[in-house]
Amino acid sequence: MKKVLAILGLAAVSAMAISANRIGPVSTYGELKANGGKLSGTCPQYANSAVQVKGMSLFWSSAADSATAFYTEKAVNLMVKDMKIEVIRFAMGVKNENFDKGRGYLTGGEDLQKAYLKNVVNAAIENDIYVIIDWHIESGDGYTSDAVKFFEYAAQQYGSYNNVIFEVWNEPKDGASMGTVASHANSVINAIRKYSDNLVLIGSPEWSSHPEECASASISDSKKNYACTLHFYADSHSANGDYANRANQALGKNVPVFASEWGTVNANGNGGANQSASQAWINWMNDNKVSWANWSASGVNEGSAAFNKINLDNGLSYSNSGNMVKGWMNKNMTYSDCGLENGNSSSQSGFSTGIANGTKTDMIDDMEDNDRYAYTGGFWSAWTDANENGDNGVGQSTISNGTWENDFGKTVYDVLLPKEGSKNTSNYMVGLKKIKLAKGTYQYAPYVDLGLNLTKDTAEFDMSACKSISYKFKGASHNFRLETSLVTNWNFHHVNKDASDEWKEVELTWDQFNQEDWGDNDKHFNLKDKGLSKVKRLAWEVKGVQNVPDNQNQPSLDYLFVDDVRCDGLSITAISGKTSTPTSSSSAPKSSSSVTPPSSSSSVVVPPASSSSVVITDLLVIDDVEDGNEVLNTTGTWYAYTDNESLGKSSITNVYDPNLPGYVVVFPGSADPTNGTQGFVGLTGIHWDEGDYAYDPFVALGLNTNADTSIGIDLSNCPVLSYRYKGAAHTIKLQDGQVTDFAFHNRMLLDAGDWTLVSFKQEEFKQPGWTQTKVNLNWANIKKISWEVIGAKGYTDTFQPEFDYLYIDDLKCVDQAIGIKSIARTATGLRLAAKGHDLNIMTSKSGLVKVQVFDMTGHTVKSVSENMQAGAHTVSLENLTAGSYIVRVQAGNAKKSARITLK
Ligand SMILES: *[C@@H]1O[C@H](CO)[C@@H](O)[C@H](O)[C@H]1NC(C)=O
Ligand SMILES: *[C@@H]1O[C@H](CO)[C@@H](O)[C@H](O)[C@H]1NC(C)=O
Ligand SMILES: *[C@@H]1O[C@H](CO)[C@@H](O)[C@H](O)[C@H]1NC(C)=O
Ligand SMILES: *[C@@H]1O[C@H](CO)[C@@H](O)[C@H](O)[C@H]1NC(C)=O
Ligand SMILES: *[C@@H]1O[C@H](CO)[C@@H](O)[C@H](O)[C@H]1NC(C)=O
Ligand SMILES: *[C@@H]1O[C@H](CO)[C@@H](O)[C@H](O)[C@H]1NC(C)=O
Ligand SMILES: CC(=O)N[C@H]1CO[C@H](CO)[C@@H](O)[C@@H]1O
Ligand SMILES: CC(=O)N[C@H]1CO[C@H](CO)[C@@H](O)[C@@H]1O
Ligand SMILES: [Ca+2]
Repeated sequence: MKKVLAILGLAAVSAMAISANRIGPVSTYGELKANGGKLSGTCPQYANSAVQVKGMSLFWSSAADSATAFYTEKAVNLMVKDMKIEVIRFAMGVKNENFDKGRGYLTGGEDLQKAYLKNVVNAAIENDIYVIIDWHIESGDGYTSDAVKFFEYAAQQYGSYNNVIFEVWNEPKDGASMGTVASHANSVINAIRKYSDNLVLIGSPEWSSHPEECASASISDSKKNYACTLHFYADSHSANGDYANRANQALGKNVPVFASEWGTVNANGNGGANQSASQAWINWMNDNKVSWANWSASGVNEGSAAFNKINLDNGLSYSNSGNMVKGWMNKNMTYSDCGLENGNSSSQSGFSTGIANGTKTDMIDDMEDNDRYAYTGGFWSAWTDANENGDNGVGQSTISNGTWENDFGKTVYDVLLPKEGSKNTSNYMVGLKKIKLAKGTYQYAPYVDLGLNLTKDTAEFDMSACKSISYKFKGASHNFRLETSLVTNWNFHHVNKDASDEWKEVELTWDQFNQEDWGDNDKHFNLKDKGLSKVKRLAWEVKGVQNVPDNQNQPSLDYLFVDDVRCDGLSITAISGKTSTPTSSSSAPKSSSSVTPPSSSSSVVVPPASSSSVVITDLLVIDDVEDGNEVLNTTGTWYAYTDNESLGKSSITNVYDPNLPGYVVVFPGSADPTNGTQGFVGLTGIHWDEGDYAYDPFVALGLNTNADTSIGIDLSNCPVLSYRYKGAAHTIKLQDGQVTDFAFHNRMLLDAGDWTLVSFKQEEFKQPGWTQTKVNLNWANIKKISWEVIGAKGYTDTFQPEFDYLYIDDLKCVDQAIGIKSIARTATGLRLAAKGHDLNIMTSKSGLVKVQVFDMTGHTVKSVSENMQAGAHTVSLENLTAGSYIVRVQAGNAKKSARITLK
């Protein structure tokens, strides 16, 4: 007797329900049309006047994250709001040796590129701006048959939208003649015209620098709707020179010119932004009503990039070039909708208010039965990086939701909530509240997740009947993820959606889902082809960016609500917790009494206040620094280093001693009032500044375990490594000489305002997840240990360490359980002193005495073995040059090391 409320009609989920959510240039001008030597609009008011639109070109979509981070709805929204772009160029990497990570359209990334296409074009349509779909290839070959196939697809998908412009060959070069380019263009135009009469942009020889050749080429376009591109770089190509002359000639031939790619810098994309030269071009383009897209909307490491951060949750961060270009956008335009139809947009649908138990539905859940289970039988939950098992560290992200124990005896966050937000006409929804991202020691980006296990157990759920999936949300930007059992490394298919402070319906087709570039591209697959029958979980993930300070890594909205998850084409028999659908009048929102209360108090495990602490036995004191020098018990030395050798500018205030040479890192216990020790090592006055260093800035304390730096020490019988520290969060890294890509075995430690004892079992040291070649740490040959205090590139103006010092002490191997064949301890009865160029040795026993002298880079510079009687002896070091050395003397079981300085 339950009615299925069919508020969501089928029309609402037709594959292309994209429509503008603001009035922008497209509603104002309509479709752009070639009209003599200018572009006009199709809106009556602009049918004969010249229209000039200004915007940005994305960087190669086949390149690194610093480029692809901008192939998102979030980036497009920001550029529209903050930078006022009117056109965005989708620069689809086709095939290129320099900017292709094996994910160009023709190099293995076709699915990914189509997903990017939808991200960018949909975002352009929603923002009511123009979008150039660019076959971004720099070559002598246009790959015409592939281009025909691609543009036919793109035109079929999007050709009915007034927003869309097609650019058929970015930059012909390597001797490609205008004839070759024209023949390519004609084939592609022919394919496009099956579905679309929209504007087509045509390139020309020598990196699209010959629009005059393009303008007189024999282009056959049934719609006569094309323009020629001009690509220029202001610092290399003058606005009074050849380039402008050729463009003027093209305009003189009554063919419009479109500067679909231009830079403020020199022609290789690098160097500084040249303001005066760019201004001259801006003047020329304004005078001639030439529309433009500036290269590039990216955070890549070159002068032309408009941005210098890829963390977009706190807005755009402009480079010099970006700032300049922002100033040249069309700013206070007044846009007004001329009323043209655009694409096949549909209006937002209402909210579902319930599916009765046992009825057929394509609704996965609308939460209206007021339970925490979906109509498919699965359950809702949430999790965060604080639930990580520790292999990659543990995060500290939180949400304020309580917990409950589900049918499977698992305590999970409770995410069922009464509806919120004026537009939500239903009663219930799911959501996360008070999201706080905190990276803790987690080495990847911090996250919290809202999720729906589709089945009660871990069984797979079959979604192959679904043509698309939709949901409504309000709140934080998130990755909507479809987890299938075919993905075993967490690289699940997902789509990123920008934050929205109003309820918004999202409808996604399968080709919009893509996987991250984790070096596992060979394992990527298209959801439509396989995987849909093996779905396990849906997840909405709110995620920060890796290596960004917590205070700048928060979502712009700290909540995420989800409602009405629906799969177009699915037919399931609803399992509903209630036999009757609550109505808004008779059913109050869930009261707290109807919910299992959070098991907060009972679940808190109070550690026994035991005073019978475990007795920790020192197996080997690597160094306790009590002797007040930088030489370790194991003969190596302590030192400090910074990013300066790699062009960084980070600094410490430790005294630099040219005699060492190096920083003085040993401090007397008295240097810290809470010391409890005679000496410790440390970094002081830490200041991060990446300078020209390409990665995160750092300073570090380090040690060579052995004076002979070519060998290490055997710690294979060292089950647990421990030390005390006070101060800055840091990463301890161990090196055995096998790892060559900096993927050292490490652990992260958090800030500590008091001396803190930490200890790690051997197996707790892990290599970072990104390493390509994992190796087992060879504990029999540990050569170096370092304590790196690492900042975040791009954030040093506002992000400096909480504690500007790091003290380390009492580095030991501990555990009473295992015996260790220890390196012989320092023995009393062996003393060393250096005087002039003499080394004086005092032994208490007669026997063989071995003397080794190492320079500070670990090379043995002298080695003598002599039988000595008990008493004083002198070894001459007369032939050693002035400088610092480590001397190691071994007499029987006794060993002693010291640093000496020869003048
Ligand atoms: C900018 O470009 C102009 C014209 O090409 C050139 O004369 C000038 O030296 C450039 N300025 C800088 C700072 O490179
Ligand atoms: C844009 O608006 C500002 C302030 O309203 C005004 O000062 C400025 O002249 C305007 N610029 C243009 C190009 O109209
Ligand atoms: C929920 O789904 C996740 C991911 O597939 C799985 O690891 C977990 O075991 C599931 N929970 C239950 C109770 O089946
Ligand atoms: C829902 O229907 C199923 C059978 O279709 C039944 O076993 C179950 O008890 C019903 N649930 C409720 C809450 O009525
Ligand atoms: C070596 O460690 C011992 C404690 O085990 C300590 O007494 C001694 O001073 C240390 N020697 C050096 C050179 O650090
Ligand atoms: C120093 O070098 C000279 C010349 O090679 C040599 O005669 C002398 O024995 C060396 N001294 C020592 C202590 O090795
Ligand atoms: C079950 C439960 O405790 N839910 C909570 C989720 O978080 C919000 C915001 O703190 C609370 O209002 C809910 O009660
Ligand atoms: C062991 C040691 O060096 N303790 C010192 C700790 O610091 C105080 C105050 O500076 C000194 O008085 C102690 O001698
Ligand atoms: Ca609801």
